[in-house]
Amino acid sequence: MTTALIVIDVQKDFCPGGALAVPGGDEIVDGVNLLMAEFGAVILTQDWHPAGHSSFASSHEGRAPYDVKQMPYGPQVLWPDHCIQGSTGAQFHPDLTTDRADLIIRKGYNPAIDSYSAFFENDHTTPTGLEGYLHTRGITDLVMVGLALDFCVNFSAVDAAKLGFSVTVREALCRAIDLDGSLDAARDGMRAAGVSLV
Ligand code: VGL
Ligand code: ZN
Repeated sequence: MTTALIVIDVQKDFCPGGALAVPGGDEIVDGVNLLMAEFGAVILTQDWHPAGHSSFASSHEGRAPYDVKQMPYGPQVLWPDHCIQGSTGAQFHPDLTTDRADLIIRKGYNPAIDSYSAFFENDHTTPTGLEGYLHTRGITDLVMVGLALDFCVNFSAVDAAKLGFSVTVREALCRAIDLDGSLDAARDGMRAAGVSLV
C-alpha cells in the first residue's frame, strides 16, 4: 500500500486578499507543510484558468459572481475571475513548500468546462490524467487537504473514492467557501461515497 498526500489549490487567490478568498485559507499552510514529511508521495493541484474562462461571471452578460448558470454539463456556480494562467493570484501561497511535490497537476484549463476535481472536469468524463499517474506509481491510498473543502477537495475526494482509491480528508487542514449549505452537502456526499473525514 502506498499513500499519497494530495494538496488541493493552496493558491494566493483562494487565500485572504485573493480574488476568491476562502475564509482562513492561509491558516492551513504551516500544517500542510509539516504533513508532507509523513508521505512518500506528495502531489499539488493548481487551479489554472485561461482569461475569459466560462466559470467566470464576467464571461456571461448580466451575470454576477455566485449566480448559478445551466451549462451543457450541468449547473455551474459563476465565480469572480480567479487563478488566471500566469497571474500572481494563480501562484501557490508563498509559504507553501512546493519543493516536496513529485507532481503538480493543473486543472480548469479547458475554456468551456470548469474542473473542480483533480481527476475529471465538471462533465465528470474528461480525465486530467491523475488516475493513470497514481495507478502506474502503485498508489492506492490518498490523503487530501486544501481549498476549498466544499468544492475542489469535495469533488476530488468523491471522484477518487468512486475510482476505487481509499480516501481520507483531513478537515482541520481544509477550509470551505460554504455557499448556500454547500459545506453540509459536501460532507454528506463525501461520506456517502465512502470518504473518511477526520
Ligand atoms: C475552486 C471554485 C472555483 C476550489 C476552484 O479550488 O475549490 N473553487 N475554482
Ligand atoms: Zn477555479
